[in-house]
Amino acid sequence: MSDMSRIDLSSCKKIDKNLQTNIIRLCIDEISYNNFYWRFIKQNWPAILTNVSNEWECSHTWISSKLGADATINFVFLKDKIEDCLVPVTICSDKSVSSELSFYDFLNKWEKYIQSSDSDEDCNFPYLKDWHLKSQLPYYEFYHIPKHFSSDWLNEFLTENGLDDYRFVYMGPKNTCRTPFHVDVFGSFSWSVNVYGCKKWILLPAGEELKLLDQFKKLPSKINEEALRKSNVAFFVIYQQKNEAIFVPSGWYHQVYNITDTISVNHNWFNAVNIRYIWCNVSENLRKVMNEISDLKNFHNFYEQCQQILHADFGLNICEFLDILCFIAKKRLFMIEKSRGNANNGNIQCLSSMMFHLNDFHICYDLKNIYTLLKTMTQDKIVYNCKELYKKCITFISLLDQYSHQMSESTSCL
Ligand SMILES: O=C(O)CCC(=O)C(=O)O
Ligand SMILES: [Fe+2]
Repeated sequence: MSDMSRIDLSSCKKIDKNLQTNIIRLCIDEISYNNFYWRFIKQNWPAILTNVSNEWECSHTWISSKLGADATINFVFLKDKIEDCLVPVTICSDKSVSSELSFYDFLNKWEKYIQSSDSDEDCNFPYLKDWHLKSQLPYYEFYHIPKHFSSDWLNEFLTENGLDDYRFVYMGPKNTCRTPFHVDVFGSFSWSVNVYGCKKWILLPAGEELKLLDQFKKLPSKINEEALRKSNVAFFVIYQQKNEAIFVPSGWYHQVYNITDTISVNHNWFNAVNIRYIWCNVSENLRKVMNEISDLKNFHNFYEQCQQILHADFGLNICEFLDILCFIAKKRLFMIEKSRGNANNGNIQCLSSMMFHLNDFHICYDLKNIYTLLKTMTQDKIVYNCKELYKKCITFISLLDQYSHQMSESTSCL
């Protein structure tokens, strides 16, 4: 992205609770970063933003729009632009099975499927999911992160450290499959933009899924509206159209179905707002692992073993989680330090990897949330008993203590 946007966050204004009972569609230009942050992200409430991807490169090149005709997928361009490679696909029939397929084979199959105009449900058709196209082609700017979703500590940490990120492309042939009923990785937020086509989302407010637990405390992999109504479950149905972004809050279970052929860009992410929830999930999962292999607890490397299993099963262990917090804290502190002595105090510039400038309120808000979470972590038995983790927390707490004055003073409203 060549243009750098400013991300201006200011103190929370009182939220009108009445606005939060339905799912609202808002044009992206009609809601400021600040309002979106407090009204939806902080309230953990879904929203649809419209007019999000009209200007994206992929909206023009991956799709052919001929005057007077329906837009179609430009298979020729896709093959021209992207070299053949293996892509992750899922076959959605009964249990989701994941494998890999050549991208060109996938496109050829898809093109044939469209030409056959067979609209029957075909659950054996591959669904291209969780493709790391952006990290595969970092210089290909086929989309831009909407600024409303740009406070993303997870991908900021991962991309700047050359690690596997959570930025994906999905390509789903119509009526083929659904993404099963699930909650997102670590309990993260997700945002997803339809570049092409229409998806049907069924979204459950966090906690409603508990009404669906069976006698073995298992959740179903598939849901439908009738069954949800029978179980007295509150839910929302959203038809997401082209150029629309959906914000999926933390801990909200959902199922997604491709009503038409679809192409979407999806990110998973967390930030100051849901970091405490992510911590609860990581630590709860560690406790589960410790219980599961408790017969090995007298081995000298029991703790390391648990962390390894947690990383493999959950995707994130406590050391990695703490690394993310400390990385973000260090970056934010660096910018405060850099701007010291700078008369323009309301405008500390913090260039995140996403190329957005954070104002000083945002930086201090991020730091305050890291600070209080680190304090909570030091009181956790697992952290307290691990010398290395405990020491790292304490070091960062005392570092942040030196900035407590600055953190409490930051009140800029922009
Ligand atoms: O688009 C899909 O099929 C699934 C997307 C999803 O689950 C998400 O973005 O959280
Ligand atoms: Fe999801």
